[in-house]
Amino acid sequence: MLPKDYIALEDQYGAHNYKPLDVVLDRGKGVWVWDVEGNRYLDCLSSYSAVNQGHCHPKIIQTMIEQSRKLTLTSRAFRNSRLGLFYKDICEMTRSHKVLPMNSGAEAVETAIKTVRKWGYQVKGVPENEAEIIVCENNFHGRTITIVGFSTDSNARSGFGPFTPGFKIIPFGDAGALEDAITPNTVAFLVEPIQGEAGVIIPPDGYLKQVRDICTDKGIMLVLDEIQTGLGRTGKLLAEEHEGIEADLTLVGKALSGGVYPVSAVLSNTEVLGVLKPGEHGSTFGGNPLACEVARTALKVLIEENMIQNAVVQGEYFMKSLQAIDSPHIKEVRGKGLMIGVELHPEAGGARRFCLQLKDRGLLCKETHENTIRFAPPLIIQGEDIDWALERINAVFMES
Ligand code: IF1
Repeated sequence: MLPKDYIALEDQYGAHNYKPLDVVLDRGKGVWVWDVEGNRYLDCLSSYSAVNQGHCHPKIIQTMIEQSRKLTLTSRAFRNSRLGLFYKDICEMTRSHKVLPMNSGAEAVETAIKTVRKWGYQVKGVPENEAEIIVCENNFHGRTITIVGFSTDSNARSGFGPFTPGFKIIPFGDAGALEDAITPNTVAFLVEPIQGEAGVIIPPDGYLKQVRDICTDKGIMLVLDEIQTGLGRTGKLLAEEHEGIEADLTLVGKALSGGVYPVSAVLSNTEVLGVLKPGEHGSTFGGNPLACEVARTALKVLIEENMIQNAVVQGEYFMKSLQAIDSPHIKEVRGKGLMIGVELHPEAGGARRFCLQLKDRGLLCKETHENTIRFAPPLIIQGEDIDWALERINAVFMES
């Protein structure tokens, strides 16, 4: 079969809820992926930071194989031998006291919403059904009805109403706006430490510390969505560490399995997660032994193979080199660790055409919204791979 044959099958039988680049990938190893014709590409998206450890990391795959042959799913009607070990590992690594395992990132976000609402009613004393959660403009937290209901992206929400009430939207990066928005019924502030989909938007220095202090003073929960920024992407295990704070609830997903299996989790403490009693929340696959074992290995290799420090070193090199590109199209290069965005001037004609040209040269990246190219390679990337990428990026910008 040729690429066009694979594409025809997708077009004929699949819903068209994506407009992907027409590259049909078939194999992955480390930072590289190959299409069905054997062409090699450098992956500069990492499946939106789900493949931080590199494609098909041998140790994660080995764990997947071994655990798959032993036990994959028991439901939570029974206990399994991997769950408590996963809990211990992830809590010790993130200085959390309690964890609730789920599968997708959106499920972790929904779990956090349910938990802080229940905490509001049972602990804070908010009147039933009056809980308010504050979120930010240009947020991305997933695609369920409740989550898109508080999105400010019309594409994400139009035609999906009616939406879940109880959310208030404030500007991102403005701690004063948070203070002003809090009412006696506010139970939580849900925010990404860096807004990924919005275009790698980094808040002013000190913002996370300010919102941490405000939430503490006002007695509301700080919920950090680290599903994209977490697990080494920004050069720390969790992005919150850049400002030395700890959220009340931290959400992780994506790279929690190294891109091998859907695993997510809500990290918190007994006071908060303790409001959930048996039978009040769960999911068929949440906390299954295969997910737990895969996640344990994914976390282990992140640390053992020094991927987080590598993200710092290579991220600095990559960002400095991008900032050195002398092109009239480039408005700003911003990022933290290996979470990098190159914003183009509108006159450049949109970021997608640059992504298409880069694809033709063997580099896979993705535009976000209109004018920003996102560069987020696996955290194992080495200098020579970045040089290989920069050669092509420079060529495309010089040509365009
Ligand atoms: C798609 C975007 C990124 C996330 C944050 C929660 C979730 C995500 C900060 C939900 C998921 C994914 C969704 C994926 C593409 C990708 C994405 F373009 F959609 F917006 F990364 F920016 N919080 N982001 O980034 O996690 O339920 O997907 O496991 O929808 O195609 P999920």
